[in-house]
Amino acid sequence: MYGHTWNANFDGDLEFSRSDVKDVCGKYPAILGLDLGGIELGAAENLDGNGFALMREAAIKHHERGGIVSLSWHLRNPLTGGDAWDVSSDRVVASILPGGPSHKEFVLWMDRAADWILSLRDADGKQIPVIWRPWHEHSGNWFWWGRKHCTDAEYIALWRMNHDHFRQRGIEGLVWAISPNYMEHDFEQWETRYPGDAYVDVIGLDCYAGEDREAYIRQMRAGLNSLQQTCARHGKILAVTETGQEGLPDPKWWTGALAPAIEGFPVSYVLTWRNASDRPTHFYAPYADHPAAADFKKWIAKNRIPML
Ligand code: BMA
Repeated sequence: MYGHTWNANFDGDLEFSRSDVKDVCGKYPAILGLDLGGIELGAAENLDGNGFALMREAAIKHHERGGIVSLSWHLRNPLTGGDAWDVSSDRVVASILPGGPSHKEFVLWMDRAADWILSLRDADGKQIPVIWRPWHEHSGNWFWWGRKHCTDAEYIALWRMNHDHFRQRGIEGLVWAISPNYMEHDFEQWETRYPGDAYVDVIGLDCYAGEDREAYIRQMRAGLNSLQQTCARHGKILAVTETGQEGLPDPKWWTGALAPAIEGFPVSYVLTWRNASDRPTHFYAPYADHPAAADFKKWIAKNRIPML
């Protein structure tokens, strides 16, 4: 829907024909990541200024091209009125669970997200299957559903409530993805928040690169090694649900950092984070003429990454 310095929300390209990745290597990426943050309030645009009506068109178009849509949800804080990063209260999750004072309001929030997901239909009116990746990076402490801000039991109840509500609303074909962020210490502890095999399909890692390639490779491999074993035990699909190096200062990041980080793991997909149109250094995939473009193309070709 947008990329480095351009935005279909403003330029009226309703075919959504442009993509930074396509500008670099001639094809669209297989996975399109969209975020529903803001839909809970009935807003017309998400937290990044993306119109929900256009997002629907973009998701359907991507599906028609043969792609897969992944949805995250940086929703507001239902107790304080702040954003997803407002961690000023540890009572938020408890307050929206059944019996909690904000439960009723939160059902409305889930309904608004459900309405949008239910509106994703192909030409025959059939629901488009999407990856639903809510309550992400719960092993960190920066979102109100994070480790320090609710108990394991509350987190699991939140996940299951969301799951059961969406099922009740008649959403079919949702692929539920849980994505702990990598932690140097006690990463495996995230499993105390595992909602159960009936509630999860994909287990993915969120892990970002800094300047230090070796640190990134070590962290990714440690995280994927652990999650691979969890996936094997539970019969789930492994993914890298968020990664990238912000601003891509390393011109060989793809072959020099990402490739050795995931080598040998049965990773079903890798999602890099967004190329913002309005923030010059907030991007993770190269755009045309970026110094890392050649290395990106090399990585795509060498690993036969499926593209559209
Ligand atoms: C974050 C940043 C924010 C954005 C959010 C949801 O990691 O990219 O700028 O609002 O994701 O897309």
